[in-house]
Amino acid sequence: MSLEHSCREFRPTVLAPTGPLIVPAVIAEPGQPELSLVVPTLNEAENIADFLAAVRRTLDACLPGRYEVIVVDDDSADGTGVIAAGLMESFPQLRVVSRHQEAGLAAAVIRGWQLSRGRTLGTINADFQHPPAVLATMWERHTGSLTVATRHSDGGGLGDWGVRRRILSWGANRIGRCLLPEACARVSDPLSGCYLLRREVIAGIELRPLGYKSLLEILVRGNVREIHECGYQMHERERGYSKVRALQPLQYLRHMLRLRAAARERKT
Ligand SMILES: Nc1nc2c(ncn2[C@@H]2O[C@H](COP(=O)(O)OP(=O)(O)OP(=O)(O)O)[C@@H](O)[C@H]2O)c(=O)[nH]1
Ligand SMILES: [Mg+2]
Repeated sequence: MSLEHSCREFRPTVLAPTGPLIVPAVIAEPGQPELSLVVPTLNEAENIADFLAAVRRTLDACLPGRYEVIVVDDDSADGTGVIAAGLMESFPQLRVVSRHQEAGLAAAVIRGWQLSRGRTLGTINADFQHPPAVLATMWERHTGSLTVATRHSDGGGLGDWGVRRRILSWGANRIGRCLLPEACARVSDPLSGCYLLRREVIAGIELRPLGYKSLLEILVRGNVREIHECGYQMHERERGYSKVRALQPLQYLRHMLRLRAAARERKT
């Protein structure tokens, strides 16, 4: 094997960018992927290989050779990043990004998009709570700016979620709708963590999320026009553990207040 060939084949884990959370526009080029799907991970060793295989099956069927999957791993202690990196050789569309200097799910997703090349950007959780197969219907419907996987319309639901999770989710939804009524009115599930958007919706705009939620950040700061939705049944996690922490609600509230100020500023 020539040196040039082996260099091209060797795709090491790359470090996440730092600095402002700005996704660049990309210049159209031959071979550019249609879709760049970011999978944020923190200690998902029990899920990651099966999850990526399921994503691959779905995307190979609807966008063969025209997508990339970018895992953004926060230096997981359980070796998630190492497992994902080990899959790159047999999964040419996969890239693995390692993040050390920052925390937070929403920012991890944006870091992945900063390194992506697709015309459409997307994100999905690695714990199977969003069924990977939903990506196929989302892709089919993705003719506008944004396509959101929803638990609250189009046949979607909270599946086997327990009472506690349902109450917490309802409360977070109410807070969002009180503080950001206009943005939240545009979608049935403003807290969804699975969606696709056209790159130009956020290209060049500085995003400043806090904590977990990225969709509302995009609805408030991005240039979102037509929105489509796609229902899915949420599931309880079967493997691994939740990363939601006690302080998350407080961080969510701070994020919503920050977005409220940004929404007002945009209006004036
Ligand atoms: N890179 C990165 N990924 C994260 C972080 N927190 C969570 N994740 C990943 O984001 C996805 C969602 O996180 P979860 O902990 O499952 O959050 P959740 O789905 O709201 O909570 P559960 O319903 O309890 O599972 C999973 O793929 C996690 O591995 C983080 O700080 N950094
Ligand atoms: Mg989860």
